[in-house]
Amino acid sequence: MWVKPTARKTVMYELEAALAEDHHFSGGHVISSMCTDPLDIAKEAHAMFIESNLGNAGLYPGTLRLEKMAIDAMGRLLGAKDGNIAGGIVSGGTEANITALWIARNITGKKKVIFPKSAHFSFHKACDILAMEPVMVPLNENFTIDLDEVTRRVDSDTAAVVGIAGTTELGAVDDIHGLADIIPEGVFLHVDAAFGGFVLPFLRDLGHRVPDFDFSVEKVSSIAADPHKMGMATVPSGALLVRDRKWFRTIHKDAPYLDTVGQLSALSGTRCSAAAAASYAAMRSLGREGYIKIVEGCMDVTHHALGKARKMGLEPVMEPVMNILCLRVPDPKAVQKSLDVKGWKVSVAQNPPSLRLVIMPHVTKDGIDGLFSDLGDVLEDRR
Ligand code: 0PR
Repeated sequence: MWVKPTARKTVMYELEAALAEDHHFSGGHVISSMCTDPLDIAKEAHAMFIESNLGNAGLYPGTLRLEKMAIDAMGRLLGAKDGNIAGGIVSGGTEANITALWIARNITGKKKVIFPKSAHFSFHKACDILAMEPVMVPLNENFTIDLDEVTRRVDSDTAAVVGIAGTTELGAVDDIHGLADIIPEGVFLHVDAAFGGFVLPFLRDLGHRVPDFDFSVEKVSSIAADPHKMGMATVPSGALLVRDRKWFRTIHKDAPYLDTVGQLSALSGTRCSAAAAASYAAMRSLGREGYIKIVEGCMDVTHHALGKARKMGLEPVMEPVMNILCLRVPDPKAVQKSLDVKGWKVSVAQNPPSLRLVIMPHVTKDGIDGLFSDLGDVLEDRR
């Protein structure tokens, strides 16, 4: 590699060969990812702002302005009433969740983090890094956090309680009001809406019954919501929103040599700020109406899939609340493997073991028909 320069043609050939090995959303065969083909304008914005780095915000006042507008728009989407909601575009749900718990630990000076068994593994990473103590709470029959168990486990050493608005495996939504009602004053309430943040508000617009899960619940301290999932932006775009901008000071570190005017106190130094521009572009271009249509389309395909499943005698683990459908099949891992051989990328949920379909905007009814035709053959062969 380091001996002499390589001709552009050769490098491009190598890149194209690698790209051809990857799975792509456009084929409609990836039904396991929480990401999708971003909006064209988001891709364009990403390319335009490719050199921008909000790790040194003073050099990029224009990008900073886009980030602020994107965060402001997300705040309003997620129930913020005043202008005090602060936040930033980060690399994804993991960084948002880690940062939220970092702030919670520094505000409270306490250690315990209470989260449901359904929480994303980023909470375990966060506890590990922050030397916090994870307290995992079992789920109730609705696959959401058991509030009685939370009451039993909250104590004077509790820094934060976490609720999930759209669990990774099932898309279930924890009772955030219920959590707010039982946690003592001073305990930080973080909501992981990495997936649900760009789904639930639009489901509500479509007339679905969506309980409050956001800043409209007064005790909610922070929310993670990812533009790179259902927000139609490019990877890596996550967002952390916190109720009170001064809380960011608790994780602030001075860097006097940087042009840090207005810079976010963040875990990352150098930040992929093209993602901030892409997030802004996606939201600005789609508007609420655009997202409503996308979510409506995903739910339509999800119910189409559910109908197909039921015709084959397969039942869902729970009626899908969002565009994630988990089906009870015998030996899900083996079924996943056989579908993989046929070119389908589906995933497997652990709790309970089931075949997990994530119906993102790139998944079509035709795609679902193809998948279920192959699934029928796989299940028949295994009989
Ligand atoms: N919170 C929730 C509720 C999530 O579902 C995820 C990711 C995260 C936090 C962490 O987000 P980042 O991965 O952005 O840090 N959920 C998926 C997962 O880990 C992400 C994913 C995306 C998986 C694309 C596969 C894939 O192809 O399973």
